[in-house]
This record gives sequence, structure tokens and C-alpha cells, in this order.
Amino acid sequence: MDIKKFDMGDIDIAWCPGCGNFGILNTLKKALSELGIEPTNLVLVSGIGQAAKIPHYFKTNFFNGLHGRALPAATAIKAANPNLTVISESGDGDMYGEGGNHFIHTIRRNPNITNIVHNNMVYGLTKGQASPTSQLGFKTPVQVNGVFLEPFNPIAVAIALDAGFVARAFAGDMEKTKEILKKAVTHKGYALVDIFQPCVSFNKLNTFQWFKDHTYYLKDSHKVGDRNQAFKKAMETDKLPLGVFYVNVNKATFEENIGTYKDDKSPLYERELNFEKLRDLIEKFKTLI
Ligand SMILES: Cc1ncc(C[n+]2csc(CCOP(=O)(O)OP(=O)(O)O)c2C)c(N)n1
Ligand code: SF4
Ligand SMILES: [Mg+2]
Repeated sequence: MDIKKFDMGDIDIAWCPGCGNFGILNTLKKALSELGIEPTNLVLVSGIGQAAKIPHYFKTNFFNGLHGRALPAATAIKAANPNLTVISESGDGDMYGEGGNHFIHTIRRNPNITNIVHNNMVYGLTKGQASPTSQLGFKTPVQVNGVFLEPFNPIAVAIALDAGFVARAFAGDMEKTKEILKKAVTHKGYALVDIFQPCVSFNKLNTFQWFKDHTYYLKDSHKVGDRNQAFKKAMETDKLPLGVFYVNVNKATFEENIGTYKDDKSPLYERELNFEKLRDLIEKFKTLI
């Protein structure tokens, strides 16, 4: 296993010392190395935020776009070249707030990509406002009397939408997180891994210790194919379950469903562009104006 192949060398990393993002960065490199994935065959796609900086610290291909917009870019990249391993990287605000609409409809499309969300229950980059997953009562310089909205439950929403793979991990447990990431990346279709990631600077409520005290791993007897059981587990809030909640392997992917690959399996990016068709279409539209 050679995780150095993903290293950027001696670069400045703009995360606070002790941030949970460091654990996720290393664990993802290990998981991908153990799966034998090469940097040239990988694309990391992100939006904006502390978590979304992860592709800057990874020696591989990446696309860093607008806040909340990682998933449509990731879907398009995978559709243009299904041979690539495509991973979307976001924070809880980026994915469930600004990107909430894409979260829902990407699950429906089911592209063969992995959606990793660093869930620190706060807007870290912009210095500590509440995010969609902030806990009730969480006080911030904006939410001075404490958050009064029920936190968004991404696991329950993903299971309700019949996402093909739904898991939750904890950045303080590298070994288990690595195993969950490996399962997610090898799942055929959309895979969500929501990772609890302590923000040591702006979330003094949900600390490493808080996550240790408020989580437990699903038992081996948990049946990942049972959607109702998975949903019940997702609704637990006293202690938050970790592990793989739900897997559905019987879903066609976006790339399988689109007509582009029906008769021709060669990746879209390799094909010759047919400008004639486009010209005809433009001329036809001109006559309608
Ligand atoms: C459209 C838009 N709205 C707001 C912002 C400002 N902004 C940048 S990052 C961010 C929140 C990031 O929070 P999260 O996704 O949880 O990432 P974290 O920094 O916590 O890892 C916001 C609101 C922006 N860049 N673009
Ligand atoms: S602000 Fe929070 S999320 Fe951002 S680098 Fe610092 S500890 Fe990590
Ligand atoms: Mg966040």
C-alpha cells in the first residue's frame, strides 16, 4: 500500500491544528490506496468550505467549483468518463444547505459516485454560524439564543429516497472509517458517507469527546438490506448510530440509464463531436424565433 502517491509534498494546510479534517484526509488516502486506485484514475470534486479544500491537499485530478454545487459536476464527470473513480467532498453546509437540492436529485439519478460529507455541525470556513445539522440550542454569534430548528437528518432523507448506499462514520475512528469508505467507493451507484468531524475552533459543543459519548456502532446483526430497519436506526437521536445503515444493489446507475451508452460503450470524452447535428438544431431554432 502506497499512500504517498496521493501526497502533495511539503505544502501549507490551512486547517486548524486538531481539526477532524486531517483524520479524514489520511483515511481517504489509505482507503483508496488499499483499493488499488491510482491518482490518474481518480477525480475529487468539491464546492466551498473547509472540507471542500480537501482536493487541494491530494495529488490527483480535481474540480473545485461553486458552493453547494459539487454533485452536478461529479455526475457530469462520471457520465463523460465512467472509467474514473469520482468522489464528491463537502461540508454539511455545502451539501445539505446550499447544495440541498442537488443532494436530493443526485440520489434520484444514482450516478456511480461517492458523496463524502464532513459533518461538523457548523459553518467552519465562515467562522461558526449554524449549519443545517447544528444541534438544537447551539449558540453562535448569529444564533445568539441558540438554534431552534430541528437538525436536518441526512441519513433518514437518503434512506427515504432509496439511496443505494448510506453510511455514517466518525473522524476520530480511522480504522472503521476506512472500512466504510472502501465499501462506499466499491458500491455500484451513489454512496453517501456522512462523517462526524469535530471542528475544534467553532463548535465547542460537538467535540471529539461529545461524539464518542453520543455514538455507537450498528451491530453485525443489523440487516443492511432492510430499509425499514435502516430508517428506524436513522431516526435514533439519543445515541447516534455509526456504520452502514442501508445498501440496495438492485439499482441501475445514471450512466447505465442514459441513452449515451446504450449502443456505444466508449467513454463520451473519446468520441468525435458531431457539430453537424448541433448546427442543424441551431438552424431549426432560428426558424422558430
Ligand atoms: C453561494 C454562497 N453562499 C455563501 C457562501 C459563503 N460560505 C462559504 S463556505 C460557507 C459554509 C461552509 O460550511 P460547510 O459546508 O459546513 O463547510 P466547513 O467549512 O464547515 O467544512 C459559506 C456559507 C459562498 N461562498 N457562496
Ligand atoms: S475552523 Fe473548524 S473545520 Fe475549519 S479548519 Fe478549523 S477546526 Fe477545522
Ligand atoms: Mg461544516
